[in-house]
Amino acid sequence: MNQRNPIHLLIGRSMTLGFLLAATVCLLGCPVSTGSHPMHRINGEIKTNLRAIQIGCERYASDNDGVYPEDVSEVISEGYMDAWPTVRDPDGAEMTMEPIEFESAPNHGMFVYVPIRSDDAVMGYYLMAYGTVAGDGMDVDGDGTNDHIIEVLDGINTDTPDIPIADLLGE
Ligand SMILES: [Ca+2]
Repeated sequence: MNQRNPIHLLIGRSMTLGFLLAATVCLLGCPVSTGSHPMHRINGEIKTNLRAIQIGCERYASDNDGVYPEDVSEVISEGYMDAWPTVRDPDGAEMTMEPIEFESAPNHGMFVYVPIRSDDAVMGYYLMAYGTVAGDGMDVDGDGTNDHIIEVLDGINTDTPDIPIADLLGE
């Protein structure tokens, strides 16, 4: 978070995005061994999909002077992803991951986008996904109750204000 040199920042940003892309290609292309239980497979898919959404946000920012979307739906409406990714539920039905407001409830397969503002611009974000296994997950807002969030990602912009997620969710 302390790299202010523009060259380092650019290199760091490119390397991080490259890593994300490589990791996503690997995750999509390789068998994912997250356990044989279908719920664990689905949670693995949800985490992979959240990384794809993260890449959509980064592509948006790279075209918008490093500013991230106010509303994550702009990632779709402006063509940085074709559609929100899908996962198969245990019955084999296809379920679309969609953005929702944060709440401490097991919103299986849904995700939350929390913008981080600096002055009036969105200079960072948190992306969080709800898992499919009741009881799994993290307490992200720090109230002592499991929020069923299984993954939290953030932006790669090193100028993002360092605000803990619990502070943003507690507002
Ligand atoms: Ca909580």
